[in-house]
Amino acid sequence: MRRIVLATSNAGKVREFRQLLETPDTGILSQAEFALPAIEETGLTFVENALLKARNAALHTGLPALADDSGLEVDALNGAPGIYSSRYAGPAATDTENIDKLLRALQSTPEEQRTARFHCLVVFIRHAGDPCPVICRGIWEGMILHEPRGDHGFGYDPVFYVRDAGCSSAQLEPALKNRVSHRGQALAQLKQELGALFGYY
Ligand code: ITT
Repeated sequence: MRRIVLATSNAGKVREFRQLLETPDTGILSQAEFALPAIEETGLTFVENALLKARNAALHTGLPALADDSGLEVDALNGAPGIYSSRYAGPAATDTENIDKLLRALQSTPEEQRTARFHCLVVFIRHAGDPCPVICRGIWEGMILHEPRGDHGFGYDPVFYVRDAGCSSAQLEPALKNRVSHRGQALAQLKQELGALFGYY
């Protein structure tokens, strides 16, 4: 069986990656299964941060590595929280604290100006020194709700309204979120690339 390490400490991402990429031939191992040293996300873009995380995991496990750097871009906040989405309310912020800060920041923002989108940038490297990473991306458009709704997903899902579905992304069944989300799009593309380049899928 082929093994790939997923360079994330976010359990929500691990669940979604496994649903989309795991097959009888391909095992997705979470970096939690290894004692990996933490790295700082010092990049200024999703792609830089994803590469930093993937390299760190490949270096310390000797396995091919995948990483996801993602975030929420809110138009009324000039793109914030962006690459700082997981640490919006502070370095160790919980999802609830991040959501509370976001809702406070948008308190007086009217409906039509609450547009936002999730970005997901996924990278795959064969080894820590891989000079040619596979890079895939996805974007998911939505609006920021006034209060949280739903229990599925993670992060900002409870306040991210998906117009086509008429509900928040935390109210979508996980399989449906995976079909349409920023991460779902990036991983569908990644599967194709890994198939075409390396015969993985
Ligand atoms: P790793 O760096 O260990 O992967 P992280 O959660 O810190 O975990 P990021 O730096 O990529 O990951 O931050 C992404 C944040 O963006 C994440 O913590 C959520 O707050 C938000 N986010 C990304 N994808 C999301 C999704 O599908 N649903 C809800 N929120 C999401």
